[in-house]
Amino acid sequence: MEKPISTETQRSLVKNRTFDEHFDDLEANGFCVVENVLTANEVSGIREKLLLAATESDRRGVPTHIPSLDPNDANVRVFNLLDLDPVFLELMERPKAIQFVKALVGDNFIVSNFTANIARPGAQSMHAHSDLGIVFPGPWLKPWSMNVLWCLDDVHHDNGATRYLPDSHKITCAKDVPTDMLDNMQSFNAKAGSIIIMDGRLWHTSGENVTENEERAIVFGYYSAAFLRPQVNWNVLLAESTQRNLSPQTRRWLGLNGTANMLSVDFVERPDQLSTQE
Ligand SMILES: O=C(O)CCC(=O)C(=O)O
Repeated sequence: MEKPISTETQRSLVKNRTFDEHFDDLEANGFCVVENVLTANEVSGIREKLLLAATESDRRGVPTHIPSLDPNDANVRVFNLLDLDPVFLELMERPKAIQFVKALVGDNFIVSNFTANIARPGAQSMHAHSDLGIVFPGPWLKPWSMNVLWCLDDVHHDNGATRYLPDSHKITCAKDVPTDMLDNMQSFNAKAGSIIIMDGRLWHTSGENVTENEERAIVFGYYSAAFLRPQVNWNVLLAESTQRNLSPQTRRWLGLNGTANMLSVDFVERPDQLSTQE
């Protein structure tokens, strides 16, 4: 493993960068931080809707504490956000996020999940994992998935920032995951309104929130290559009233059409017409 990236270096990575510079960071480090994607007004509006979504999720009988995921209920999980408020559909489709998805994963992608985790004081870490490892057993040869972390609070070590293992996006199989990875993890640092783009291969965990009264709310937009089965079945999760208002493009990204796992070309060449590769 190379020398870890210090918090100061992380901060200097985020200032005044072009898309290409961010993308270079993403490829080199397995993540990049893009500041000021949401205005302060947007952050507070979306945060308010997230809290309402958590209440509505509980009312629908979808619990916001999953004991197998988090050691205690200071972590508030909100699933199926796309069905809970249109603002999350709008976030999922934001060109700024989609630009990274297309550049990293490719044009033929799907939305695999869209959730949130509010780490309240007392929140503890979940099991470390890579998001690609959850949907694909490996080998993890390419960035076939990625997460967009929408920071609705300032995110830092003490309030439970997501912790990542530097350079772990280069790990291709489970046997190469270091057993002492928790000792070498670093915390993301980002201001409210930023997005953190995280390569699906980067090993990470939620941090511990050791503050007295600071919450850490992050919305996670998870995208993957279209050949991977999504984490959730949108056909089941999205109410008819939600589905009715979706554009053809959004329906495609959510896998709501009749076909699934087909090449997005007009025809498939016959095997005898395929060019042989050395
Ligand atoms: O909340 C976090 O910081 C990480 C959450 C996460 O990795 C997950 O839910 O899979």
